[in-house]
Amino acid sequence: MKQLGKLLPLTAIIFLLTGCGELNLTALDPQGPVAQMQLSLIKLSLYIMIIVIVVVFAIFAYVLWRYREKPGDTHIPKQVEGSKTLEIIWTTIPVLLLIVLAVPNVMDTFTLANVEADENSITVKVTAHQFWWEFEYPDHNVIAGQDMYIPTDTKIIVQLEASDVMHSFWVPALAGKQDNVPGITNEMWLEAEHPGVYKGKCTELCGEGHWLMDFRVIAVEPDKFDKWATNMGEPEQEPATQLAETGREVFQASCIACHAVGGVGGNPVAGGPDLTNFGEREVIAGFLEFNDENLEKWLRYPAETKPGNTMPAFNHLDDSEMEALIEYMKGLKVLD
Ligand code: HEC
Ligand SMILES: [Cu+2]
Repeated sequence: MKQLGKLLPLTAIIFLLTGCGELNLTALDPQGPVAQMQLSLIKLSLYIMIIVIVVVFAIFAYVLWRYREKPGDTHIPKQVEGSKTLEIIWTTIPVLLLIVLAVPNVMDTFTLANVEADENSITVKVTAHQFWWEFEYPDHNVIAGQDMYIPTDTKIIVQLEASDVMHSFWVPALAGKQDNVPGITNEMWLEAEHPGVYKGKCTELCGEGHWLMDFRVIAVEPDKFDKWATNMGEPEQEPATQLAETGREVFQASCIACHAVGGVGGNPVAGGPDLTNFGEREVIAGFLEFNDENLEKWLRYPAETKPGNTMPAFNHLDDSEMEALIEYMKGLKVLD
């Protein structure tokens, strides 16, 4: 039992370090060709290191044992200086190992750096803001917030930019990481083999809310992606209920200046995420479980909920306005 008590925190630490339990937040279970290539390079270097360590330590142990001082030894052993054979062996082996490492590394580096478009690739411009993500699809004329929808089995060319400070785009299950730097466009590519939700994080300390600057890559079948992109570009639908209609009025009065819906509104400098498909998010602001209670908490106390973000507090809304607003927000959908 005592042993178990010691093991549990250790297991917890291992889980934390490997990111287990966090929606695919691991490079060890690749879900696309880029992550696959990266994992093979990691494995190749790891195996070579293991072989080197095992062989070196085995020789070390053998030599310690074989040439130890034995009872009855009277004089020091014959003194030698240098051995051509040994020198050649221990120069050649590392050179060969470095070649074995270098060839796939160089080849994969070129493949990974190839951000040329192919006939069905699509481009997504990813702009990082303190502390949220914007995804622009120039070929489809669509802007989305927080959730990056992509079609499966399609090369996605990712153009990374930042509006304020440096951030870093990281979706370990699909690709490595690359920095978003203000004034510079960095490019990379990724591809998802299967439909699924792959978690992403900002991995460049960018301010108070950095640790909550999460996003999701949502890979869907190409047909579904086309539907998504088409509907994202359509004007907003009439709200389904009277309550939602009332909520829409609140939204038009208080929120539209910063948040676009159906291509209307928003503010490229001081605004927040596009909310056209907000009702389809699994989390609010990248991290809060999506439910009425949390949405109300977010709208009333955004600064307390995600430190450092610039969304103003709407604690002055009365309960009926809040209820209507939440109803409206939940109805913002493009996929059903
Ligand atoms: C001054 C600009 C501004 C106004 C006005 C504003 N917001 Fe925001 N909002 C933001 C910013 C910036 C964020 C991103 C915060 C973050 O995650 O760092 C945000 C985030 C959000 C989110 C989370 C979005 C997501 O994709 O998960 C919701 C929901 C939201 N706002 C709703 C509203 C509603 C409803 C109103 C009106 C009552 C409103 N906002 C008014 C700037 C604004
Ligand atoms: Cu960041």
